[in-house]
This record gives sequence, C-alpha cells and structure tokens, in this order.
Amino acid sequence: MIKTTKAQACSNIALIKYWGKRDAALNLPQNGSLSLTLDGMITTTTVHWDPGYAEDEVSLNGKLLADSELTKMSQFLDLVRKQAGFTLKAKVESQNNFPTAAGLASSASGFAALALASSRAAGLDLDPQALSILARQGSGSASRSIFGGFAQWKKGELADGSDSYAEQVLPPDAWPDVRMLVVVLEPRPKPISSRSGMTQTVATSPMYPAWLETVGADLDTARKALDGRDLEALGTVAEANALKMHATMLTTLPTILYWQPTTVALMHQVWELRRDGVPGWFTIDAGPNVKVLTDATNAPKLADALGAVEGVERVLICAPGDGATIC
Ligand code: 2P0
Repeated sequence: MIKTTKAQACSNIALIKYWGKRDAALNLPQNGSLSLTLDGMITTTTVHWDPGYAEDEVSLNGKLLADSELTKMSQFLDLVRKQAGFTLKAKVESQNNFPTAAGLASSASGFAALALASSRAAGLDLDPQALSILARQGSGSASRSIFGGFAQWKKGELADGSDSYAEQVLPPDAWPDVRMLVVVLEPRPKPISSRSGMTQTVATSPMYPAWLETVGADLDTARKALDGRDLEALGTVAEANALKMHATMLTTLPTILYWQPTTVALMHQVWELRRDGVPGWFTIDAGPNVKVLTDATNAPKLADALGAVEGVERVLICAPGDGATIC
C-alpha cells in the first residue's frame, strides 16, 4: 500500500485552560478545558506511507526534524502504525501559515492535521472522537483542534484515556461575530516548555489544588456564556481563568513567569480600553504573547491600539475557524 493524504487544521486558544496532567505518556489532563479554534492559524500536513522508506522523515516549514523532535513525531506515527497493523515508515511534510518562530503554539494545529492525514493515509477512517483521542496523544491541546468553533475537552476518568477527548460546543457559524486578536511580541529567548511548566506546577504549587477545585465552575460559567452568546460573561471568566493559571505557575518552585514587560503593558491597555467602552478580554498561554477576545466591530480598533504598544511585533485578527479537514 502506498498512499498520500493532505490535511489541514487550525490552531486553538483555550478560554478555560488545560494546565496539569494526570498521565504524561497519554497526555491525560487534570482538568477539562474549552477553546476557540482560529481561522488565521493553519497547519497543512502531507503524509506518505511507503515500504521504500527505512526511517520516518519529517519536515516542518521545509526544515528536516532531527533528534528529540523527530523521535516525538515517530512515537506519534507508531500509534497510527499500531492501529493500522503495519510497520511502514512515513514521509511527513508540514507547513504553518503563521510564524512558528514568534512563539505561537503550533502543536495544536500540527498534531490535529497530522492525526487526520496520517490515519487517513493509513487506510483508517477514524470518527472525530477517535481522531481527537489520537491527536491528544501528540499534544493535549490538539484534541480540541479537530473541531471548528468552540470545543470542550473532557478530562475523562479512565486510565486508558478512552473517555478523554474533545467535542464541539458551537460550530464556527453559530457565533460568527466573535474575534480573537493574537498580539505577537518581539522574539525573546524561549522560556520553559509548557510540558515542563505543567509538571513543575502540579508537583510544587500550593495553589494548584485551588485551581482544580474551581476550574469546573469556570467551565460551567463559560458554557452558559456560550449558550447565551454573552461575550462579556465569556471574556470575564476567560480572563480570570488565565490569571488563575498563571498564579499557579508563579507559586511553583522555582517560579515560572512567562510574562514580559510588554505582556503586562498589554494587560493594562486592554483594561484601559475596556474602561473606555471597548470590549476586550485577554488570555495568556505558556509564553509572553497576549490574545484578546472581542467582536468583529471592535477588533480593528483594539488591534490598532494594542499594535501601538512598545514591544509588539504584529497583531493577527482571527475569526472562528473550521475543524480539521482533508484537502
Ligand atoms: C491550553 N496550554 O489549554 C494550555 C494553556 C498552554 C497554556 O495546552 O504537553 O502543547 O503537548 O499536552 O497542549 C499547551 O500545552 O501540551 C497548552 P502537551 P500542550 O491551551
């Protein structure tokens, strides 16, 4: 069997965050999370299984991966080989349409596109739930990028992870007016990876139990806000949830602070604009960049104001994006 399949997936930004694992090998989370898939940040991946290949070959934006990066990809491809019942090696070519070097998360869109392309090329026809479980094992947040619009990743209870997958909450056209600004800062040395950051937080933060006790209520609040298409309620809980996640990191030993001075300046700017009647709520992931939830009317105004903050390199305006698709 020689087969080639090309697939694409959009990145997603969590409004209620995934932070902490209960099983590192399977990427099983300590808590559920909820995200918005973004139309402007797309990974396109082609997978070709071939008996002529002696090893897996993986390139990202034209550059061949090696060492631990390649090992991570091969371990993911092993999952597909096992399900397909063969030992063929693959050639994988992946392209991001957004600047990976700018510290924007690419693992969500990357593993969602890879899960779809590699499984379909292997002759497997996985349903969205099975695809989400497969993508999750590459990177936890990738479980959500299988779906367009708003998606919720259920924590699950089972040790094998078979009940830990994402589901769509709202398709992209159910609330098309929503926008997410991705405010990219000038590059700085890479901080601690989110993978190590999570492990360290779970192991040492005295605030981590409080995170786990309250994140379920945040998810309920966010779900109600989505039902009512209530941007203010959604933004309020998302901003508070992000700050709470960062509070758990600040209280680890040694401390983890992903923010730069420009990150804090942007937080103040969002608050100031909000006081002036411009609706916007920030969220921040395991890095210095700031994302701002707003609507289509206010997005250009916010993008101009935030783009003028010193240390900002660029601002992307994203709308709700589609789920992973074959292309
Ligand atoms: C999220 N983050 O919910 C959270 C918020 C970062 C902060 O998911 O180890 O790349 O591959 O499962 O998914 C980033 O972590 O971690 C992330 P792994 P992942 O979006």
